[in-house]
Amino acid sequence: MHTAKGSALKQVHNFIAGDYVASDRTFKKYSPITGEHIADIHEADKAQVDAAVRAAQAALNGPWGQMSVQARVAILEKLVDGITRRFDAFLTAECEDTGKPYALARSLDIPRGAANFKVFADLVKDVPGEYFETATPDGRGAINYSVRAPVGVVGVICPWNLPLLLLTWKVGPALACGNTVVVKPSEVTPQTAALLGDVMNEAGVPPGVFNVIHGFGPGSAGEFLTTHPGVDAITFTGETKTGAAIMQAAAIGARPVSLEMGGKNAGLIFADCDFDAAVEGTLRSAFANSGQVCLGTERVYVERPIFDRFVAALKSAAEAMHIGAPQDEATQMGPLVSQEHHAKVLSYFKLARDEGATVVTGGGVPEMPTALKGGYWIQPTIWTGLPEDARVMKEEIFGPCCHIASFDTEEEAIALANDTHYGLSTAIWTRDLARAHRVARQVRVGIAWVNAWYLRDLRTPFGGAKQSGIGREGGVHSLEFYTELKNICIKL
Ligand code: NAD
Ligand code: 6OD
Repeated sequence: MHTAKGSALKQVHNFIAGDYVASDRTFKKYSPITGEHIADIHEADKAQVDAAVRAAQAALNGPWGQMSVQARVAILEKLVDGITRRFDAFLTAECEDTGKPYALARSLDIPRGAANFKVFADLVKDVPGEYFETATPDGRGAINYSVRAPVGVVGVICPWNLPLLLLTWKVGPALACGNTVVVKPSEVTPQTAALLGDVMNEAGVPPGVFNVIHGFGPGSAGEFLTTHPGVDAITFTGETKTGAAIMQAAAIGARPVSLEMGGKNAGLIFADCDFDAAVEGTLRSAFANSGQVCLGTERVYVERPIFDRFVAALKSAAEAMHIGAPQDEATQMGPLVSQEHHAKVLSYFKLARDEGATVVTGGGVPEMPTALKGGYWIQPTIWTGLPEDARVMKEEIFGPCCHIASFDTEEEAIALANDTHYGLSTAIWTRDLARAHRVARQVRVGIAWVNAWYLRDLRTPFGGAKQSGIGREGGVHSLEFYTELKNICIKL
């Protein structure tokens, strides 16, 4: 990355075979906070994507492929140190790219960037294996044991909402399992991926093990990477329709995919809940990261006796949120990530009104100080009154907004939560433990939280049901995707 001498603008380069590499073509990165052009991103062409994949293949067949698990783990631990040492650089870059509050990135995004290497370094130290003794007709027998080999060159395609967190969530296990990677970060948030290049070199990761290429999806680096025959497996986080396109690309050569995709998640608030905790948790789940979290709650269902009180409490909590510049420690909500996404979310705000929603709060763009007026600011927004078949109730908006409706019975709450093509998460708020278990088992999602939201243990399986995902990553489940399980049978 790095500003070229004599250039006022930051230049964000590709990272191929251990070197930062410029491209003939660049595209512009705009600040979500001010709308200003803040960096030029070097768009990898087909030849550069090919060079990155070849570098990854060479590294796989070279020192990285031969390295002991212990040596690999030692390098992964140096990556944890490297990110931690450069904490402020990662923090600044992430907040500049996304507009998210420093307070959020400091407590979530950057620490998780380091933790994603640590947890998988720990995991691969002690991978359980299988061993069988087998009878044979000659009486001498055979033994069978299984080993896990790397799957090969992994293509990693990432979104813009939690850039470093979601990238390292894939790169951590991929490298821990002995693979090499070619990563395409989102075109909207390329900076922290580029910063990782220096961290890799400093930690002693051999050239070619970790490569970053910048660009878009179709007709650009994303497509070049996913269609490249040298890529052995593809892991993706992003929109469901993009995931479907990537799955088609992966079908060429019958390559495995891991897909973490969109959501239209429900919050179920039962009348016996801890009311204040449910309001606080729902507030976070709807508005954290300006609502740009796949696990966020866009559909809130509240048991009728507490409906009016809950709507009033969430409204006043939303209206009390401080919207402002990321560096301001008081800021709870920053802007949306891009002009394009801003236009998309605002079009849903209009659609909600057209579909007959009552706007409880928000619904537009807040008044901001002059210096921030060019940014992609938006109000936290709450609606009531929409029918279940409204588009706003069905489509993922990915902005700071939620609709609140009431329910009367547990069965109805479960049916409402499940009435979606998506199946990522549900947050259940109740003090009744038996009910919590019943409901959690019946919602069709990858993760059901009870009296919590976005509480993560990285050893647990993570992924989506229905159109929210294919496969699970996290803990030992990551081994299923990032390794090829091999049986070795020895006749004695
Ligand atoms: P996106 O699908 O538009 O883009 C994701 C990445 O795919 C980007 O790097 C993009 O350049 C690339 N891409 C786009 N088309 C491609 C193609 N044809 N071939 C190869 N690459 C292509 O998603 P986004 O807008 O960046 O992120 C928001 C979406 O991500 C939301 O739907 C959100 O729910 C989802 N998401 C899901 C999870 C999860 O864990 N399930 C996590 C975060 C975000
Ligand atoms: O925390 C994680 O590991 C994870 N994959 C989070 C996804 C968040 C979606 O925006």
